[in-house]
Amino acid sequence: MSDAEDPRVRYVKQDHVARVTLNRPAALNAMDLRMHEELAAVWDDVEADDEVRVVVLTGAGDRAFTVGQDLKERARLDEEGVPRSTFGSRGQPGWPRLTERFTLSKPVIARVNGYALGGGFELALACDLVIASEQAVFALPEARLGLVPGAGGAFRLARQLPLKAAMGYLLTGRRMTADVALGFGLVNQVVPAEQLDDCVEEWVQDLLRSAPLAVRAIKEAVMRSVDMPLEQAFNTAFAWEQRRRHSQDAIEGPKAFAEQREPRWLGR
Ligand code: CO8
Repeated sequence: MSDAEDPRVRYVKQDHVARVTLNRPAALNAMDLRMHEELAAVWDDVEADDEVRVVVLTGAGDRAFTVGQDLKERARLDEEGVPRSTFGSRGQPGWPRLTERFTLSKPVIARVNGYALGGGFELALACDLVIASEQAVFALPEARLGLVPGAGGAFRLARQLPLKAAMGYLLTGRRMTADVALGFGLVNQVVPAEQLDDCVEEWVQDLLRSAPLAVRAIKEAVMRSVDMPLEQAFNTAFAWEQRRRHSQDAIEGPKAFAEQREPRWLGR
């Protein structure tokens, strides 16, 4: 199959784990509009399928997570007079993209090997955990291209790094190594490339040991409250927390501890 015919995204679900692979290695997994469309269907399914408890997002090949927007497609669209995008993807194929799926309640792990540039870095910033190989390279080169990090990079990097550090990377497009990203707390773990899959698997298994509704409740509470005043956070009713609180799993956890056995999660 050619680049034109291959599915842009590989999506495999097994044992409660959804594995999502950006599948355009010849173009370093650059994201074109078709990839965004395919991804939107994947995120819809991830949220709707209660069997899915963890998502691993990665790029095909060993050179890139993704190098972000397909700049050749953008250049073509510019020639055709298609309006240029700005912050956010509303009105464009694939909306809402992961970077704007504020209610996605399952944890997403970014498995980053190689380049995570532009929209690729923005995608990683929108994930809950980032596990990187030593070869990972992060950057937001948009300013050098006359663009802005419109998929949340300007907003998320300034929240996830000290402001001066974020500005340095945003305004210059400078690259960040995996070790520097680890030092900033932007990634959870950095390992040699040959250990990346085992490392990701350990995180997956630890997430699966947690109760599914507790994971969803905690993710929702964190993501919704992170910009709230503390008092408001305590006084907010979180929908997934209501489900967890009244679930059988909330009884099963303490019961299993008291009976000195592993809990059996029902997800309800
Ligand atoms: N788009 C399309 N194709 C790409 C892209 C890209 N972003 N990046 C790489 N490719 C293609 C190359 O054209 C090449 O294809 P071909 O073999 O057909 O010529 C193939 O991938 C391999 O790439 P290179 O030959 O360039 O490989 P190198 O090892 O020499 O270089 C780099 C690798 C350094 C990653 C280099 O390819 C590069 O700099 N790429 C551009 C990366 C970039 O700037 N990404 C950010 C894009 S902007 C963005 O994502 C956010 C936009 C937000 C817009 C919001 C609107 C306001």
